[in-house]
Amino acid sequence: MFFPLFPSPTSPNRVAATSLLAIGALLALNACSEKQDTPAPAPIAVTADAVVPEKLTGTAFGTSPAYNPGYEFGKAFDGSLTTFFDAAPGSGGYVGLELPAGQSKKVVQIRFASREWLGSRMVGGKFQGSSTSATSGYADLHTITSAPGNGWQTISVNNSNAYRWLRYVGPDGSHCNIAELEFYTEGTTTTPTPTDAVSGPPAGTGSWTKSFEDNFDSFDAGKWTKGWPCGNGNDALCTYGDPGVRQKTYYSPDNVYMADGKLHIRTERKAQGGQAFTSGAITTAGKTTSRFQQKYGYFEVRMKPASSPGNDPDFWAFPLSKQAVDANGNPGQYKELDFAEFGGRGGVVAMTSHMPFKPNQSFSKTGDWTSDFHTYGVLWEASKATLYIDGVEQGSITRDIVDEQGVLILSDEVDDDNGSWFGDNAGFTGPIVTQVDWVRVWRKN
Ligand SMILES: [Ca+2]
Ligand SMILES: [Ca+2]
Repeated sequence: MFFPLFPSPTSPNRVAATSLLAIGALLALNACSEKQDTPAPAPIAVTADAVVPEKLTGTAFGTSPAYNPGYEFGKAFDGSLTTFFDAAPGSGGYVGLELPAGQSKKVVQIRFASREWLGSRMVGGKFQGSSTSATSGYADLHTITSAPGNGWQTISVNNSNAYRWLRYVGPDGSHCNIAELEFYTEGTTTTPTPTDAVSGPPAGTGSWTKSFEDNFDSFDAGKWTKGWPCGNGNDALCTYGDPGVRQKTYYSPDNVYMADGKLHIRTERKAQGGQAFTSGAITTAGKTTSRFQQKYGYFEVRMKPASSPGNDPDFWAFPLSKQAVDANGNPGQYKELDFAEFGGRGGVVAMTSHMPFKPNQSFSKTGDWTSDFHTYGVLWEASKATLYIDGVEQGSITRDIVDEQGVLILSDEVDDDNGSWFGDNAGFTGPIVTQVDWVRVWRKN
């Protein structure tokens, strides 16, 4: 789950939604953000069938040197709103994204954040696109005419041309200050045709042993607990307090049930336990000893998520040991690896690695995931995590991969991040039911 950036239950550092891959030795642009930041995706009103803009990925470029070490142009793509680009010269600085060779994209939306408290330095700044090179042939996409406040800003772009180089050019005297920069292209709905047959680790990845399987023909209390792992005897490790509450959601065992060989998780606007919404979760965490935990391997779920603004169906791994307070006194955070997470905005599945005190790393795929069952598999390795859908490789993340065994969790929850990932739960209509046909895990021999 996304435990979005807010103080939440699982990983307070959660929130991701989309992101990119690291290219070369440069950086991984990442769509997600840390707790103090805002989530990634575009704040768009969402319906189940909405096509959500896709964040563009590529290689960062910009002017060098920076005003000081630690202010390089890559800081505009590190997912943190508190780090920023600060070019050495006051004027003439720029920072941008080069798309992979052969790829030119139409930009429909730009998200950015100013250096905190210095939005005035962006007035007159321009977002531009070029098909020629990183340094020439630019056309304006948008000019900033008033000082943005702190935090994420989203603007729509109405320019039908496709470009390979996309950049922000700071106005004179601004040192090209900018904290974050993201370009989005039109979303596509390239939903694969679902098939029951696809299962198991991808070919050519070595030899494997199945370490966990539940086909949900009935509820197996030897494998799962209904509810949230915290509080199930793991209080020393997990300190969220009320074991049955996450975000704005009360977890009732009654909202998890079996039918037609599938696990059903029902999410509804029903007040219980002081929360406005009721849903369900199951976990392999146990009262005193977890029934199943694993680090690395191939993790697979066949599911049909249900989305409505505010919710977040998810299949994920959750290491139970909370990480220590960092050197700056920031509170401890949990690690978390989301294999397949579907925000209430609809139309996006995200795989996200949450490591304490680091920007979230996420890969996401737009499609119609709620109309039918699909098989989502993640090949979790030490330095890479790759998402497969219906047996087809979709994309990877290559930095800050969770490095600790986690219990499995299948859950839904309702929160409200004002539209970024969950969507605004004021628009939640339910009850809605997420169905899971199976969960299978393999360990490399
Ligand atoms: Ca930054
Ligand atoms: Ca089944």
